[in-house]
Amino acid sequence: MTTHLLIFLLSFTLINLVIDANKVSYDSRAITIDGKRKILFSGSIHYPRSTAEMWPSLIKKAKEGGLDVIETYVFWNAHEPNRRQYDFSGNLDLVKFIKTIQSERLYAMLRIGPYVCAEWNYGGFPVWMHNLPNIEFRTNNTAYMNEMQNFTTLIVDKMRQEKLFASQGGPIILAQIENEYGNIMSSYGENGKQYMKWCAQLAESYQIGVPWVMCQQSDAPDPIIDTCNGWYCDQFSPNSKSKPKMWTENWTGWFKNWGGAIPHRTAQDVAFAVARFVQYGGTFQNYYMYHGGTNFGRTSGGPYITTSYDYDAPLDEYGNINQPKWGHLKQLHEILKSVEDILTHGTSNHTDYGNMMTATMYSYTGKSICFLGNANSSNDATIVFQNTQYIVPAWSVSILSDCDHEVYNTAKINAQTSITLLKESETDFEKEKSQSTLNWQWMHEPHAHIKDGQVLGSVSHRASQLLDQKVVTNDTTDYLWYITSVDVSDSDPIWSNDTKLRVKTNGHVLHVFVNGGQAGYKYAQDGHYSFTYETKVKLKKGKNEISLLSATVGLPNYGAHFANVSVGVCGPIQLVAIKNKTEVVKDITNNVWNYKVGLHGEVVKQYNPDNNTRWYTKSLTKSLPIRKAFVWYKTMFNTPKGNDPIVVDLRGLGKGTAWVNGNNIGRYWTSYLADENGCSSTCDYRGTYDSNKCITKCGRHSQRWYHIPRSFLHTNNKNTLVLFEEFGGHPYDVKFSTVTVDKICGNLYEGNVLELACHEGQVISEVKFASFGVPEDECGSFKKGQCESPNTLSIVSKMCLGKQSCSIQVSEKVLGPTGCRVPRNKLAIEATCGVNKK
Ligand SMILES: *[C@@H]1O[C@H](CO)[C@@H](O)[C@H](O)[C@H]1NC(C)=O
Ligand SMILES: *[C@@H]1O[C@H](CO)[C@@H](O)[C@H](O)[C@H]1NC(C)=O
Ligand SMILES: *[C@@H]1O[C@H](CO)[C@@H](O)[C@H](O)[C@H]1NC(C)=O
Ligand SMILES: *[C@@H]1O[C@H](CO)[C@@H](O)[C@H](O)[C@H]1NC(C)=O
Ligand SMILES: *[C@@H]1O[C@H](CO)[C@@H](O)[C@H](O)[C@H]1NC(C)=O
Ligand SMILES: *[C@@H]1O[C@H](CO)[C@@H](O)[C@H](O)[C@H]1NC(C)=O
Ligand SMILES: *[C@@H]1O[C@H](CO)[C@@H](O)[C@H](O)[C@H]1NC(C)=O
Ligand SMILES: *[C@@H]1O[C@H](CO)[C@@H](O)[C@H](O)[C@H]1NC(C)=O
Ligand SMILES: *[C@@H]1O[C@H](CO)[C@@H](O)[C@H](O)[C@H]1NC(C)=O
Ligand SMILES: CC(=O)N[C@H]1CO[C@H](CO)[C@@H](O)[C@@H]1O
Repeated sequence: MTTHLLIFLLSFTLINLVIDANKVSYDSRAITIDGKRKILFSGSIHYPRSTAEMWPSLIKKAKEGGLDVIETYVFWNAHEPNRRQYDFSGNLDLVKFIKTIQSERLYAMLRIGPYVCAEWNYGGFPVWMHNLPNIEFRTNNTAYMNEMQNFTTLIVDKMRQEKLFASQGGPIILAQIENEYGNIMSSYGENGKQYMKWCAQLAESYQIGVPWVMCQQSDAPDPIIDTCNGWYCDQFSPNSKSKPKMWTENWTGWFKNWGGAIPHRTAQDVAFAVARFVQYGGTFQNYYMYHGGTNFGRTSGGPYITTSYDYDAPLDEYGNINQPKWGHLKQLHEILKSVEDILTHGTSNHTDYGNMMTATMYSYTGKSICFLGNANSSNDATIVFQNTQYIVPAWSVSILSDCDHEVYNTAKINAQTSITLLKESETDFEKEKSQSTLNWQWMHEPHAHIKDGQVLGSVSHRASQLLDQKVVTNDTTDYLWYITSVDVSDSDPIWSNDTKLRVKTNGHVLHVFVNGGQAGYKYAQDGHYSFTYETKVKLKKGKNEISLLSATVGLPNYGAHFANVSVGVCGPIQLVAIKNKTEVVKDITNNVWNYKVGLHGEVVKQYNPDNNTRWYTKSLTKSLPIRKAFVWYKTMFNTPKGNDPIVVDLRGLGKGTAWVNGNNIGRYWTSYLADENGCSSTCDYRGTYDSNKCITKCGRHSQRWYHIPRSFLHTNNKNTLVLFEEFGGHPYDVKFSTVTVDKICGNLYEGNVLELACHEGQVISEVKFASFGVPEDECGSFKKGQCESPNTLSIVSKMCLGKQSCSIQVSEKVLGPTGCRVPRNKLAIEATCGVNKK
């Protein structure tokens, strides 16, 4: 059967899906849809980590990449910011997201949780829930179970109303309750087990007509399927012979922390993990993430998870195809899908060759497919299999079509490489003569709070004790002020010219102000979120104002009892002086503290573009404040032309938050540099992956560029960027850029087909390098070898120039004789993409 016919038949059955109800079930081999066993490739795309405008393109690219299923969590705290007040607007429109999946004729997997982890703030739990009486999360607790049931029911009802379950003709074929509970269940004793059973009963009680799964839950009660999460899941088996082997999270990369370098997981290793999983009988696997995206606003968890949630996924943060990962996996999906029947019905036998080398044959109705897997991390294996000799590189799987010829090896990349570039765009609103082309306005965030003995503004709590930050703020903001006043006389033992204030906090950032002046700040480092900060303070006789500003950088999202981890100033708080070589202490922990929630600028919505009051502009007497903490900056900029994604470079700034046209694009912390150590210039895909392997950009900004989705911008160009700078920096280097594919490369041996493609709307505008023979080096620095076919460049140019994509059969027949005396010639091409001038 030709591929076209296959695609035709496939779309034909999928069209039926939209109209008719589908019976989704499972058996020991696979998920079945209308009785047919399926190999399903799934990928996570979290709807709030992009915009509704981006969804169609992301889902389309996922489909082109060979996915069958799009998986998402449901983000409770985003949907229910206040108890029983719901938000399903904009990028929280879950129904629209599922319908977008449906319109691409893909399936959906809905991981309701509602605990989600996901490096999402507080694991998806609403913080107001923490403040309900007698509540304890994720255990046999009535208050919690009522809230969970209330929200889960709401989501299930919403899906049912819109007929989105496959049993109703919709795309949702699988649902998940709870999430990785098995990892922490033992901390909750009998109550934990009771809760897990209750979750299963709750899920089943909805009768949604599609299977439920529980991941990392080896004791998931029937009929719920237990599934595996991890870097590799080939050794996993479900808890019953009647359940299929499913992998709900195969981590395609890893997330990034403030202060961390950039993690990468190679295409070869991801493909190895997937091929091995299928070799050992796996039939459903989900890429976590397929598109990671952006933690807009205050959604990132952690603490200390960056605004970018790129995850080194097959689609990058901005939605661009991440090559060669996307293409290498696409080829794997195509091959495995083409033998779906053999894999899901066939009999299999394994042969162990020792030294981690195994062969697996699946046969069905006279057809067969074989896997040769070499899990030795350093030695290539040469084996004779069915009278043919094969070389299987270390840490790779070869797939043999009809068990007699290799069609894919996970370590051999035949997909194109793309190198992206940030192109500075001409976005300046009004060009000035000076270097600094953006015009900045500014405002100071007030930090004196007591006047004539009165606390200014609205005080939300007053208490003679220190309260947990999230209890006071409900996490509606990162910021909480703790304000008190201390009477000091010159006979006071702590009266000295060297008095210090000592504050213990549970994190994450602490600023100290005395009598309106900043005495310093400190932030948590090296994973120690609680710390003590000591700074010299200048006291005056009489009443002194002491104001502490505590800032959180994402609440924790993982671990037993994570919901109870405290944040904010916890005390003791002491004034200390050294007298006669001994420390004297005045403890002010139990002073009367006034709590003010949020920054003044947040309360008055200073980031609203239409708020033009009280901003300062540069004049003869006033210059732009730089290296000053607590400054709001504002500028106007034009919308960069074209369709490429847009980023803003916040180099020069410290830490804070950025808004574009009133949309919070996330926290920034550009001044936080990654550790100098741990990177290496090469990355060996071989050997067990972990998140410290293959990291790049040590010693550089952990995040310098911040995504501005195009839908946040106006067509009339008058866009507003507002920054709240907390540590002090300068905005002179702020720039807007587009993320453009700079180079595309292919580098393939004879006998393969080299495919090159530019993004939608672009064509191959120049072939910069093309050599067929023995070219050396890699994309961006290719060099000619000793010999080559002299006509390569002109042949390739003829085939590719002006086209969105081209494919070249790599052979001497097509590219001309090379005269190289090598077993196999190689073709290397570097090309550029540009706008179609035609
Ligand atoms: C926090 O811990 C306390 C003490 O163990 C417990 O009573 C409370 O229910 C917990 N709260 C949450 C939200 O889990
Ligand atoms: C959720 O709780 C509210 C009251 O707080 C109630 O009106 C509503 O019916 C509940 N929803 C479900 C599905 O239980
Ligand atoms: C679960 O909670 C209920 C109600 O509070 C209680 O009756 C039951 O004993 C608890 N189960 C376990 C295993 O502690
Ligand atoms: C599996 O069994 C078939 C038939 O018995 C045999 O020809 C083949 O070599 C076996 N495959 C492996 C990988 O051992
Ligand atoms: C890989 O193979 C080599 C050579 O046979 C052997 O010494 C080594 O222990 C193997 N390594 C692993 C991880 O199996
Ligand atoms: C926090 O939530 C509680 C309970 O829902 C509410 O009474 C309180 O006003 C909230 N506080 C803030 C600062 O939003
Ligand atoms: C503090 O005061 C003492 C005595 O009053 C003086 O000797 C000392 O130099 C002062 N130290 C500083 C740092 O000003
Ligand atoms: C300083 O300490 C010493 C020894 O502890 C003591 O003898 C002396 O009286 C102290 N002086 C003052 C001024 O307190
Ligand atoms: C604009 O800002 C001013 C001063 O900061 C504030 O008083 C006012 O409420 C704000 N207005 C709007 C519409 O955001
Ligand atoms: C949750 C989970 O499965 N974690 C595993 C992920 O993979 C790493 C490396 O193989 C294991 O160490 C983890 O236990």
